[in-house]
Amino acid sequence: MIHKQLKPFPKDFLWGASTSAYQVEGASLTHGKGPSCQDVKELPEGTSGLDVCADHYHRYKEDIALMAEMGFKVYRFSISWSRLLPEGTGRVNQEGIDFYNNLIDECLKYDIIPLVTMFHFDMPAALDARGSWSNPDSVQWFVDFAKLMFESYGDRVKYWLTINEQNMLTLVGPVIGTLFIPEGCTNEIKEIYQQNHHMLVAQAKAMVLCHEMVEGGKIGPAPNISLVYAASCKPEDVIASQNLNAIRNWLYLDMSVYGVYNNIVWSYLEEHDATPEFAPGDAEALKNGHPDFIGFNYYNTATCEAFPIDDETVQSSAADQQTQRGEKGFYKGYRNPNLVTTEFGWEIDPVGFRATMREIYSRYRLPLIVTENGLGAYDKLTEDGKIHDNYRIEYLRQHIMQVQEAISDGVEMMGYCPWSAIDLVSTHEGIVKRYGFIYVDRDEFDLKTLNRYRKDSFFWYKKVIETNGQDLTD
Ligand code: BGP
Repeated sequence: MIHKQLKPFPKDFLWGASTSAYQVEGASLTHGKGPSCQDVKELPEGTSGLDVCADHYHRYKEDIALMAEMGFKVYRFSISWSRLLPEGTGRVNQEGIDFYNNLIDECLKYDIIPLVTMFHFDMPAALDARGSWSNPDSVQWFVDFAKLMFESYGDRVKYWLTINEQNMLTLVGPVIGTLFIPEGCTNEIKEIYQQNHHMLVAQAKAMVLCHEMVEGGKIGPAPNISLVYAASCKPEDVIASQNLNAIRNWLYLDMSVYGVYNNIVWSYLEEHDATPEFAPGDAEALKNGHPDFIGFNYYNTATCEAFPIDDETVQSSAADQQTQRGEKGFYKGYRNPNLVTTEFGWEIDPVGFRATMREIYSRYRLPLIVTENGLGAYDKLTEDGKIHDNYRIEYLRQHIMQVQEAISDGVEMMGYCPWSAIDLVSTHEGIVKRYGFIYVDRDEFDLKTLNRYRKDSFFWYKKVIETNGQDLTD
């Protein structure tokens, strides 16, 4: 639909940006924090460890002041489980509790709403040693962790996100350093979807708990949603795109919103002898959880075609969150020839962003908040302390324009939190893959000054927020 007149952004639209604890904080093994799976994983070649990151742990005051200068209404960050509970359960690290208390208070000082992700790719290593999400007790571990967060911060934090990109944990765990497969496992798909099931139950219980414990609390999931296109109008390609849509997207949202397994996913699991075991009470628990909104991360769409059983093509195993993969008889990744890509090979599709928002809203009818969207690039600091990231401005402009198109389509949009507020360590491509509005003066292995610099996108986004999305020009 080409609108004659676009509707404005709602008056209370939540402009802001996102980070995650293990990627931004540093202090990864100090101040009482226990290691997470990220601290003990084998680092991808040529990428730095997580002991410093952006040093947000020590510089959060300066960082929040810069966010306030941009006019942020909201700051999305995550709480590190092993900073609060070094062993994952039991003993509480008071210094960790205090750190997030201070961070939250600092946001509130500037009227920035804290939007807290409860779990972002960082399972405590001590819980991995106890079987991670494959242990049925993991549901209770997460519920206890949730209780501690709601008790400690629920008086001030009213917006919560459950599990960041549970779909990526399930689909590309090895790339982001989160895959846990117990020794002797004979059916990896069954194992992974059993873990996924425990996360789904844990999430549903956390949603109920939030509503019970946090006065006026609102909570939602935060999967990575990419609408999947069919490579052609061949009916078999359409079936393949529905397959990937189901396993990548709708499984997670059908579960969060309706508490039921998507039927295409269930039959896929049956085919692989991989349906998860339900513990007594699971079906009811899944039904009881109700999100107040849907948070979702969007980087691009995906495209696929049919993958006949006798097709000998080998699909790349190097797939990450946004690159193509495939599975014989189910779907085959396809490079969309209509889209350009970033320096890191991720396709760029702003119109697909609108299509994704329309699709999510028409399926679930809940308000949406974009919890990630952004462009990773090798930014350069000039001699006079500037970062000319016009490519990022262009990317964000195109995507924000599509948010307005979606609003005009009748989609209820609550806010927009691109990735990332400040430069931080990427999941597997190091800190030199930068996303922030705020530049951090360090290289992969040379920590330099760690000073903060305002990128060109910083000034641009400030104006976007000031005009509530009306002025997107340079
Ligand atoms: C999402 C994750 C983030 C983040 C972002 C960019 O999948 O939720 O943690 O890092 O992608 O990805 P990358 O760091 O791989 O460039």
